[in-house]
Amino acid sequence: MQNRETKTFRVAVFGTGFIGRVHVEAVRRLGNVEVVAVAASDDAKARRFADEVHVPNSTGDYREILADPQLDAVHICTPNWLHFPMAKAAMEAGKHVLCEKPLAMNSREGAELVRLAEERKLVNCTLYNMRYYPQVQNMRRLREAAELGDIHTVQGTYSQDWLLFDTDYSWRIEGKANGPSRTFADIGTHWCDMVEHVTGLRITSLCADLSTFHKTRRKPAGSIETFAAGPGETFAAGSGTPDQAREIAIDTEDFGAVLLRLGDRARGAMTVSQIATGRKNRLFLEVFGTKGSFAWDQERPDELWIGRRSSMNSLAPKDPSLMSEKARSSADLPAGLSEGYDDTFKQVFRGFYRTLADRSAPIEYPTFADGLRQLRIIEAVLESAESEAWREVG
Ligand code: SOE
Repeated sequence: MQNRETKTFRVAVFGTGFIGRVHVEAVRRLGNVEVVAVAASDDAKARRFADEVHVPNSTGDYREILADPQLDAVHICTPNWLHFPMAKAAMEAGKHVLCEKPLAMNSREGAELVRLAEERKLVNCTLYNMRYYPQVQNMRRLREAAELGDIHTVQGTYSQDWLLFDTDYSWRIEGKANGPSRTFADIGTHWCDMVEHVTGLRITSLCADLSTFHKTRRKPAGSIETFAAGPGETFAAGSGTPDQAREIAIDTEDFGAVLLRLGDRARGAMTVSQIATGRKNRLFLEVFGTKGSFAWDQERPDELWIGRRSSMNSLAPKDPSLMSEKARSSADLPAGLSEGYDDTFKQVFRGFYRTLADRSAPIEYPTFADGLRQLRIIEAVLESAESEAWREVG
């Protein structure tokens, strides 16, 4: 019998809603990461969640957890307004940080987090996890192998319908908890991060139109904090309107349409919606080049449509045996066995903790710098929508 000690990382998860659970379950799949504590907005909520996911320690004050000298990293899965203070406090306590998107409420906060991580030499990640569906990595590597030729246009959407009704409530719909952009910041940035990651092009300027269809919504009784895991939790919408609900004015968009310029000459167009009746989580991307094109749909993630002008189009199933070595690294299951949303978090966490174990390892996960990039795109979208004019991306 051989025995080889391997380092087990001790981590905490801040936030006990839908995505907090996704993080706990996905990070445990690595085998060398132990979730030792969770934090929520109050002790009771933290304890309930900790008992559900079998974590020993819980608290209503995340700063207690940061005092643990044995803690290696924190996963921030709280509403947007808490990302900056929690990430800053964690890094000042010497902890490595994985933060859900958007990284912060604005690019000023985002730039401060990037600076702090660099200054303290801390491993850092913004959860643009959608990059790590196997077929998305396949698109990226095939593009790098010049399978598309020169890219001239991109198009697509990220469409959901969980906020379709005026009785659907989430902390996200209030600018003070979410930030000034809701739908674009929440899901449009996944699309923009993916288009830049797959094409290798940068969005240089854009022209945006944002619409708030529900000028008022019905807010259930309770504080914003109660909604991080409760009637206003993500995707909990549709739970009807408790009698005590009251009407509130809404200052964040339900829908956005954005024209894009990328690289030296590429053009594009995308939409984002959280009122797209029947579309549940449809991130759809098409990339058109002079030799070929790709189309990928998150609602059918194992399929990659490949378009050709002078030969047959094809619909390629996910088959790691046919992928390049680099693309194959994001697939753990053979052809015909589906890999989905939860698996993308495992892939990101695997890259993050590989770098934590070996700081010379290549960075194969989205960082705070990627999060800051998306904050700058959000701000260009907001400025463009406000001025009804094209805006450069900072
Ligand atoms: C809600 O729109 C949400 O949970 C997003 O916040 C996530 O980033 C996305 O992956 C799924 O939908």
